[in-house]
Amino acid sequence: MAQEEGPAGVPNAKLVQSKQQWAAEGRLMTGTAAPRSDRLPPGQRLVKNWPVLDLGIQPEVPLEQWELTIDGLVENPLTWGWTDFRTQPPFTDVSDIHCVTAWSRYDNQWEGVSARHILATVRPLAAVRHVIFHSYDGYTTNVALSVFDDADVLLAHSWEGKPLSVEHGGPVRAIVPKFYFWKSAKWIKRIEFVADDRPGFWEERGYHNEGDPWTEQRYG
Ligand SMILES: Nc1nc2c(c(=O)[nH]1)N[C@H]1C(S)=C(S)[C@@H](COP(=O)(O)O)O[C@H]1N2
Ligand SMILES: [Mo]
Repeated sequence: MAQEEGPAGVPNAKLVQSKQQWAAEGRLMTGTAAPRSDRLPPGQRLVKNWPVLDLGIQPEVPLEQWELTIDGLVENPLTWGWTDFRTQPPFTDVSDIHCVTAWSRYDNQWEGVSARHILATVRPLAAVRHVIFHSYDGYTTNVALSVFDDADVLLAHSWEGKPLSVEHGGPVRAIVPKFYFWKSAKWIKRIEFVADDRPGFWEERGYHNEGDPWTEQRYG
């Protein structure tokens, strides 16, 4: 931009500074700071279908028997039945799925209850640093409280306007869009707020403790 050019031979300090910042952000490639012009994370391929991945168990939980307990280090622990869950404030969001097995699926429309609403309802104590998801198939996975406490994280009961199918985690699954999909626990039954981190099912078996697709935190 002409009005930003300095005298001949003198670099425009503002321009250099902003270019330097872009380079630093690109080099660090942290999930939140990396430029998002490229929508597909490194090593991923786009799919149009929605693959099913599980441990070989797809628990069938009738809605009358379904319960979600939210406890641990919180001021207000609770257990919601289906009606309780469905009378929480509705939340919808559209996000991309990135699975560590290298498929990504764009524009999934989720409907459910937001993580931020859960936090406001149970009120974690100051000591809380981590969140553990427990599922009806025995699966567990862990995320930092700062990862759970994000505007796009939810407990989803519907996908594309229809109830979530059992194979994809219905009645309710977690959705943590900024991490690989193994962090998005299906068939969720308990959310536990803890001070000390505890690796979950895949984290104990060589998956990365975090799972940022933009920096390929796949294994280790
Ligand atoms: N309860 C539970 N949640 C789970 C899993 C599982 O086996 N059990 N698999 C994880 C993995 S590795 C992936 S990639 C996604 C797959 O979700 P999908 O089958 O809906 O694609 O669920 C995640 N959540
Ligand atoms: Mo996965």
